[in-house]
Formats: sequence, structure tokens, C-alpha cells
Amino acid sequence: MTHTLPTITVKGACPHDCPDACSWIVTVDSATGRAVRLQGDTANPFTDGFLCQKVANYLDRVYHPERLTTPLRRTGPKGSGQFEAITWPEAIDTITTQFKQIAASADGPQAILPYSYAGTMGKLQYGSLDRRFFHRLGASLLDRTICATAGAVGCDITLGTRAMIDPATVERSRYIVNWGSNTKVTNSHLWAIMHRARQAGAKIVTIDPYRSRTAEGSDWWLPIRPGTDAALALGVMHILFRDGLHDQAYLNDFCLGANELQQRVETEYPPERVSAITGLPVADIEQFAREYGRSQELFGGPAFLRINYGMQRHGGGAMAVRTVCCLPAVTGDWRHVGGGALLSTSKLFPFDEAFLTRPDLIRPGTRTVNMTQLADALHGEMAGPPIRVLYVYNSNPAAVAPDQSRVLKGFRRDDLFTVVHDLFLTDTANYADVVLPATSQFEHFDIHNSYGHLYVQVNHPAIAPIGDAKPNTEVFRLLAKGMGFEDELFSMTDVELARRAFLSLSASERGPGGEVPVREDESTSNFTGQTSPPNPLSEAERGDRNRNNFSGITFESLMAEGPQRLNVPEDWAPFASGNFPTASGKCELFSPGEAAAGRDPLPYYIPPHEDPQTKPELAAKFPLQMITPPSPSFLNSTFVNVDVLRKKAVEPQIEMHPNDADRRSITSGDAVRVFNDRGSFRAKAVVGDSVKPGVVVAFGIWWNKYTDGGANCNAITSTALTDQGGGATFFDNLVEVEPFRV
Ligand SMILES: Nc1nc2c(c(=O)[nH]1)N[C@H]1C(S)=C(S)[C@@H](COP(=O)(O)OP(=O)(O)OC[C@H]3O[C@@H](n4cnc5c(=O)[nH]c(N)nc54)[C@H](O)[C@@H]3O)O[C@H]1N2
Ligand SMILES: Nc1nc2c(c(=O)[nH]1)N[C@H]1C(S)=C(S)[C@@H](COP(=O)(O)OP(=O)(O)OC[C@H]3O[C@@H](n4cnc5c(=O)[nH]c(N)nc54)[C@H](O)[C@@H]3O)O[C@H]1N2
Ligand code: SF4
Ligand SMILES: [Mo]
Repeated sequence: MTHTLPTITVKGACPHDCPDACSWIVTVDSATGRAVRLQGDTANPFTDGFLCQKVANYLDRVYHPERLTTPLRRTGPKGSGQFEAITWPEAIDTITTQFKQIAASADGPQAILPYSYAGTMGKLQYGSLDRRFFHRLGASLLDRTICATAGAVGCDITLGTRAMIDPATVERSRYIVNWGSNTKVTNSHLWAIMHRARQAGAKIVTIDPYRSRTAEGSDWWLPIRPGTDAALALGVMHILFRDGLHDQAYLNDFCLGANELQQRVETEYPPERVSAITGLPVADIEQFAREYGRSQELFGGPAFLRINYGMQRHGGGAMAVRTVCCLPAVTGDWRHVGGGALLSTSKLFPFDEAFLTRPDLIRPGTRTVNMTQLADALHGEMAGPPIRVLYVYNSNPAAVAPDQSRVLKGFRRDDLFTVVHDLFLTDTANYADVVLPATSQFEHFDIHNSYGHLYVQVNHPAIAPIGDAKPNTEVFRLLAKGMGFEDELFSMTDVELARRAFLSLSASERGPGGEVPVREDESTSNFTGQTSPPNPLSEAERGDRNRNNFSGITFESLMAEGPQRLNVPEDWAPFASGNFPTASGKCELFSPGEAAAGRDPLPYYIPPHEDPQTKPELAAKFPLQMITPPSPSFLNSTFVNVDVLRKKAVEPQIEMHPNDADRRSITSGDAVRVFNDRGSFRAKAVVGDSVKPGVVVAFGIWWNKYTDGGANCNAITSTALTDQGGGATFFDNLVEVEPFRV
């Protein structure tokens, strides 16, 4: 008698826009081919076998009754959600006919705009044949700024690369600062490591205008006024220099402009001024600086800053990150394993991005559209031809893009042809002329880096596609065929593409940590991101540049064995002896590059665009500073349609201080209307001390179709950009709140 195993297990990785990139194992019933279980894979010590509450419910997403299973064509008015099923050949023909017509028209191919972000972070499904396709077509380029470009540029100015250490070494940190980071929710495996450090004596501090779950789980919460982090960092440096808590040897040997910086902070950022800007008491600023500067002595180990996105989503977001990045150089914390700062590790993975995306195919002079300014772009407010075709994938801009009422007005344009490729009929898909069904991570192949750990991994498909769903790569193969584009650009299989992208870069192409040069971050456009000035140091002086982070790992072993750690030393301290990949080779406290560009070469405080201190007239109408971080139950707008998760998030809420609520006759549980000149949305008031007076917090990112009133918090956000990096300013809003009356 033969006995067949009832189930098989398949290894993969969570594809969502999350630094943790968890390794997972899918159990599939071999008789039915249906996935029956998802669990964390302990083969990745960083993600340690546990998945977050969102992805613990993943089968509900994969087998959701509302999964799109066939292409659709619009039959009702835009936004109505009325469609009829069509076949793939019909869909591809409809789309390529549009592409051809527009490309041949007087407006030319730049009237076509791809719009994508990080619905999946897999190297292939995030950006490979899609990029090749639109480059070959001559479409407008998209600058993918919506998340991380402000911080990327800010880091690069000071450090020449992203702030990075091996996140696993945070276990050796003893003064841990979550700075604009809701680590417990958005980076839960790092939070676990922070707590192991805490058991060994570390103190955990959180700097956040909101008492987030991270702030609640910390030893100390510093409720900073939104958008004022640079001022706090400058005030801390004032105290460090004043009290002799700086590391003069580190500054002399490895930094540029320590004297100039010292002078600036001494004269311009005394604690009293910083207190007035940040809303933090002088005593707290003094205590924080003292503890940070004396971490070794007081807590027995180095200080570490988890820099995340909270501080970036403001008018001065790039400068905030540039400034905070100066701190570990002033104290010399970079000397120690577990000391320093972390923004992102993604560049340590030397995938061959140029092979995947083929920037050489871009026609010279092609315009770039900043994705944060979709509202403006859809209304023709930029140079060049109007946008006549929008092709959306891996993104849900009707919910996530700022200035929502103008985005939706743009989507309703009769002369706009919109394609949306997604797993579900999202808010954006509702406006599409053609909808295409996408596969989930269970149904396609991919290869993954991470922006929060050092493991590279493969995702194997575990089940057959649901219905007629197709992966992004396959759709672009079909579109390329329909356009008559060269086979050699599009015919490679996904596995072949991955194998070739994994072949590491040559030593001369790598950065000083063995990382990919500044070309593409998880969130930075290939083509418009800042590029590093040439490094004058010799290869030998740069030491690590000769290390290949993929060496010792073969594609075959990844395929067969699962997650593998990059070839980076276990006790890595990347800037222990300088080695900064800036033009000077030093940590640039003073930036000659900024001076040459006509900007202030030293860090300084840039207030938010919408700041009661600097915009009193606007604040007279709209007195409350509103921040809009994502809800713990959702991942951006993903998972809003998964019932158990939406029920956990309950309904759109806004948290406000009792002083602000009383003045407006609002009590907890009341329905309120939040508004400014850009628009309004409805929410339920939660009154309490999770925020200071003058600040309100509304969690994102609801699907509009699940809200009362059909608009989420992006109805009040603006397309104004950060100081540098072209980033979004989602947390920089003045609003008013009033009781909602029908
Ligand atoms: N559960 C869950 N996890 C996620 C996501 C998600 O949507 N849900 N999104 C993923 C993505 S795309 C990203 S980019 C990351 C984001 O990861 P984080 O940066 O951790 O996330 P946010 O919650 O956007 O912002 C962090 C904190 O910054 C605070 N903040 C707002 N303004 C300021 C400010 O001016 N200064 C300071 N110091 N703090 C401020 C907010 O209140 C918030 O608690 O998380 C990823 N992980
Ligand atoms: N107010 C406010 N707005 C924000 C933010 C905020 O904090 N506040 N956060 C911002 C940030 S940090 C980010 S990163 C952006 C995120 O914005 P988006 O990147 O648009 O993220 P999601 O909302 O998760 O939408 C991703 C979509 O991709 C789809 N998808 C997933 N996998 C695939 C696939 O393989 N193929 C295709 N074709 N589709 C797929 C999902 O189903 C989902 O609908 O939002 C930004 N918007
Ligand atoms: S969303 Fe983040 S924490 Fe949750 S399973 Fe995916 S990678 Fe892990
Ligand atoms: Mo993001």
C-alpha cells in the first residue's frame, strides 16, 4: 500500500512594505492544492518564526471572496464600480491599442504614466519587467517619493549612505531611541530585540508627538511637537558640546566641520529656544542629552537611534534626518557594535538593479512625475503633455495619495484611460477603465531583500493562481508582446531574471559597506534620486568595498535552503573608523555639497509648512496640527478589506486632548468632521492624553469605501513636498475639528 503525504510545505517571504520581510512556510493540502496554514520560518533568526497579527490572517486575504479572478471592463460611470468580465486577450488588446494610439499622437508616449509603489517588495514584482516596459515605451518616469526619499537624501548628506547597522546588533545597545518610529507596530521583530537589550539593562526612549504603542512600551516618552525633530537634535548637540560629552577624537579623525557645527548649536540652539520650538520642557531636553551622551557610563553600552518615517513626513523632513544623523558622530557612538543609527539596510543587498530595470532604455529628456503630486499631475499642472493614460499596480493612490479630493477628481476625467492591476477592487480600481487581477505572494515567484535585516530570500509559489490572476511580470510580458517589443527584453522567466539579478556587482560598483551605490532604495526612484559624488578615497582605504555581501551565497542554495544572511561580519560597526562614503570620506557635519548647491552647509531647523508658530494666520482658521500614521491593523491601505483586521481597527478615529475637545464641545465617541481648505473627512473622536493640546492623530489608511462620507484622512493632506528628496508631507497639516451634524 502506498502512503502519500497529505500536505507539502513551501518556503517564502512576506512581500509587504515592512522592514521585517518575514520568512514564512506555507502548508498546502496536496489533494486539493489549497494552502491550509501559514507560519513563520525559524530558519531566519531575525524574524524568528513569528508573523504579525496582519499576516497571521493571510489566508483570509489569499482566499478572500472578493479576490479579482478575471479582467474587467468598466460599464458604469467612473467610480461607480460597475464592470463586466473580459478575457485576458481582450484586456491586453484594449490596453495596447490605447498605448499605441497615445504614443503615436501629438502628445506622444509621455502622456502615459505608470503609477506603482510597494504593494509587494519582491525584486521582480516590485520593479523589473514593468520598468523595462515603460522605459521601452517612452512613458513618463515616476519618481517614487511617497515614503522614503526625504530621509534617504537627509542621510546621504551627512553619511553618504543610509544610516545602517546590523539590526541584530541592537541587542548590544544600551540607550535605545525610537525617533519618529512606531517600532512595536511597524518593525515588531526589532522591537523584540530592543526588549532583549532592555532585559540586559538598556533604557528605551520614544520621541513621538503621539503616545503610540511603542511609546507606551518604552521607559520614557518624549511628546515632541510635530515636525520639530531637527531643533531637538540641535539642542541635544548644544548640550553635548557644552558639557563636554562629545567625542573629540572621533570628530577630529572622521568628521568634517565639527567646529562650525559646535558654533552654530552654541549660539543658535540653546535649550530654552529648543524647548519653545519642540514643546518639550528644558529639563527633559537636558536629561535626554545627558543620558544619550553618557550612555556607556550610565547604562553600560552604546546609544542607538532607530530613525524612522515619523520625522520625515514634514516640510523639513530631509533636514530632520540629516540633523539627527549627526548625533552618533558627535558622541562617537558609531565606534561601537550596536551603537549609531538605523534607517534602512536595503542597500546592503547588491542586486543588479540596472539589469532588472534597464535604465539605459530611457529616452533622453523623458520627464519625471513625482508620485506624491499625482493630484497636480492629473490636472495638467506640470510641464509636458497631459496625462492621458494611467497604469496603476502595486498601489492604491485613491486612498494613499495626498490631496485626495483632487486625486479623485482627476480619476473621474473622461479623457483619462486608467488601468489598475490589483488583487481587489480597491478605491482606485473603482475608477479604472480596465481592471486586471493580480496574484498574491502564494501564487508567484520572487526574490527578496529587506530594509530591516540582513537576510536574502526566495519566495516560492505555493498554490496555483486564483482564477485568471497573473503576476506583474507576466502581465508585462503579455503587454510587450502586444506592443511588438523585443523578445530578448521580456522573455526571460522569473527564475532566470532572479538568478541574473543575483549575480553580484563588480567590486568597483559597490559602496563602502559592500552595498549597492545610491541608485535605488526600497523607495527611491532609479533615475531621479540623488547620486553620490565620486569618492576620492582609494579602494584600499575604503576597506569594505571589496567585500561582496552575496559571497558565500549561491542562487542555488537560496532556492534550495531558504533565507541566508549576507556576508557582513557579525559584529559589524560600519563607521567605527570613519569610512563614510561622502565626497570627503568623512561624516559631513558641514556639507560642501550643500554649500555648492547654494544651501546652508550646516544643519538647521526648518519648520513644518503648516506650523502654528510660523503660520499664525493659517492657524487662526485651522489651529490643530494633524498627523496620520497607519493603523496597526493595516499595512498602508492593504488589509482594510480583511474583516477581522478591519474590525480590530473598528472605524476611522481621531485622538485629541481634552482641552481641545472641550473647547469644541466634543466628547469621546462623538462623530466629528475634520477639515481644512483641501477637504474633509469624518471620524470618531477619542478624547484623552495620548497627544498634547494642539495635536490630533487620525489613523490611516482606510479605504474610502469603508468610511462614512467616502473620504479618508488624505482628504486633508497636501501635495507640498519636503525640503529635499521630493517627499510627501502626510504629517504636516493644520486642521479644524467640529462635531459632525447630518
Ligand atoms: N502595522 C503596520 N506596519 C507598517 C506599516 C503599516 O501601515 N502598518 N507601514 C510600513 C511602511 S510603508 C512604513 S514607511 C513604515 C513606517 O514606520 P514608522 O516610521 O514607524 O511609522 P509611522 O507610524 O508612519 O510613524 C512613526 C511614528 O512617528 C510619529 N510622528 C509623526 N510625526 C512626527 C514628528 O514630527 N516627529 C517624531 N519624532 N515623530 C513623529 C507618529 O506618531 C508615529 O507613531 O512602517 C511599515 N510597517
Ligand atoms: N495619510 C497618510 N498617507 C500615507 C501614509 C501615511 O502614513 N499617512 N503612508 C504613506 C506610505 S509610508 C506609503 S509606503 C504609501 C503606501 O502606498 P501603497 O504602496 O499604495 O500601499 P497600499 O495601500 O498597501 O497599496 C498597495 C496595493 O498593491 C496591491 N498589490 C499587492 N501585491 C501586488 C502585486 O503583486 N501586484 C499588483 N499589481 N498589486 C499588488 C495591494 O493589493 C494594494 O492594493 O502610502 C502613503 N500614504
Ligand atoms: S507585515 Fe511585516 S511583520 Fe508582518 S509578516 Fe509581513 S514582514 Fe512580518
Ligand atoms: Mo512607507
